[in-house]
Amino acid sequence: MTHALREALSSLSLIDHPRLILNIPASQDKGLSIVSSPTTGRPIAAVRLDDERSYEETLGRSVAAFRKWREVPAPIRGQVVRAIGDEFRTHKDALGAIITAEVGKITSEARGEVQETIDIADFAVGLSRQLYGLTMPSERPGHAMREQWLPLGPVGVISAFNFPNAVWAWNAMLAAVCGDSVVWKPSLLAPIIAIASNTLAQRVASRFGHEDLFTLVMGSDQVIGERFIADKRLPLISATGSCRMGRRVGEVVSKRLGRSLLELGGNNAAIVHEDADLDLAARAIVFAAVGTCGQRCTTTRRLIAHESIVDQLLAKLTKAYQSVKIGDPAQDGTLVGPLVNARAVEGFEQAIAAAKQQGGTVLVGGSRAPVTGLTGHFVQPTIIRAPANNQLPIAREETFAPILYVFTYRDIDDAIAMQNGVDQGLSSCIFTRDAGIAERFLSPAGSGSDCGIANVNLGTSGAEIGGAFGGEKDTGGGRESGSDSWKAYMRRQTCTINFSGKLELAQGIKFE
Ligand code: UN1
Repeated sequence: MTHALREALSSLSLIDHPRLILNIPASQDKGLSIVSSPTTGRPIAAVRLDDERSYEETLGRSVAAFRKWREVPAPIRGQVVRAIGDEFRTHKDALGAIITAEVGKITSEARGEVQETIDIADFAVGLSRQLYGLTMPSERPGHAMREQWLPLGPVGVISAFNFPNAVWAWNAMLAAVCGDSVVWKPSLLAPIIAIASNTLAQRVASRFGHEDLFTLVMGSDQVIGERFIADKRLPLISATGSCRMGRRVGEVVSKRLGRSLLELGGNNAAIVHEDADLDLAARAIVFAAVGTCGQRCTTTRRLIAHESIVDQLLAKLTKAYQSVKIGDPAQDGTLVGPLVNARAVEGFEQAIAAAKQQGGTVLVGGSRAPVTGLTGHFVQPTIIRAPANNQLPIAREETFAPILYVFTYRDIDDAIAMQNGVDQGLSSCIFTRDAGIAERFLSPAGSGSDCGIANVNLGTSGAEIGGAFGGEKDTGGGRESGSDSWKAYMRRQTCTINFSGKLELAQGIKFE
């Protein structure tokens, strides 16, 4: 247990949490999962996992909590969410410190993640008075028609290690104002922040008399994951993570005719046109490609640069990459922390080896980055230029590491085709000062970017919570967070009311 982690947990009164074991036992216990620091590679705590019995107990409690919670008027539910948002405001830095200790995110990004939770709570509070349904004219005299949005049930949330706090909140805060209870299955790479976030929300909900509104189940895919996605008591499974995981969730949930909301991998590209402001583009690309050590689903993984400016742009990027400080994510001034674990480092090395073998040229980075005094999983942010024919098959895969592959184009249509030419469809962006080129990229005919997110003159990552977040193709099609994503957490009911005193059938049917 690091000092910073202990301090953060203690400020949240979590040191004695029954799931947390701060003095890791020497002997192997199958009911425990060890949490290691990405910064040192060493164990920092253990967490107690669920078994079948505790899983059943939790689900039972969540179902009961849902039945009670749905009776609370939505604006009053909003007041509970408001108090939860305030709790996260108060404890923003401590929660950030836990994220830094557990997944290696640098302090400012870790706090930024908690800010997303605060923002979505604010958004949800407003929404609690705006769960609008439509009224529509009936074709029959003396009839009224309207639709209403109703609570759905306990919602199952699966989250990944890379946004271990915010992605739960995108789901949980919306679900709560929609009248749903939440059962959260976090990544076993980030269980401590899950315990902390859930406990904070739960304490507030308990104050309002709803003890089991937010619950947590933790365990392996075999024991917990499979049971969770097959569980008919969870009408919606919202899953954020890899395409592989999402395929399994989609398959199992659709087999039971449940709903799934999938936000899966990305392979995001930045197009830089010949007229772009290259300083602005370079700054945006560096953040999007190396931020969170390349472990955002929105990370820029491909750069598609106009052939007339590619060298100039690469000179700027290379210079910036060489000056980026890699090191302890908790330390001021560090911009790139470690990858999450040793497996991620292997993935990074394998991708680079494949790229070289396929004719790519490493322009900067390309190997591990030893940091004095730290034994964690540090790597160098890397730029690899594709061969002149733009053929580099490895770039079609999402490697969760800071590797940027560079391609060139002459014609904007080719650039857009290249950007769309991968399986994933999460985020995309273009840098240009030409409004026509920008609009071509956003074409209302749908012939521009095929992604769920398309930005102009900013990077692929760092989306605000107010927009719908998610993407197409292998990214899974789901939308979380802002806009009208809340509709996924409710069920729609169409109501027709006959006040004419006579029975009249629609479509002019006579049935005398
Ligand atoms: C993710 O990586 O799963 O747009 C979420 C962003 C963040 C969220 C990323 N607001 O980069």
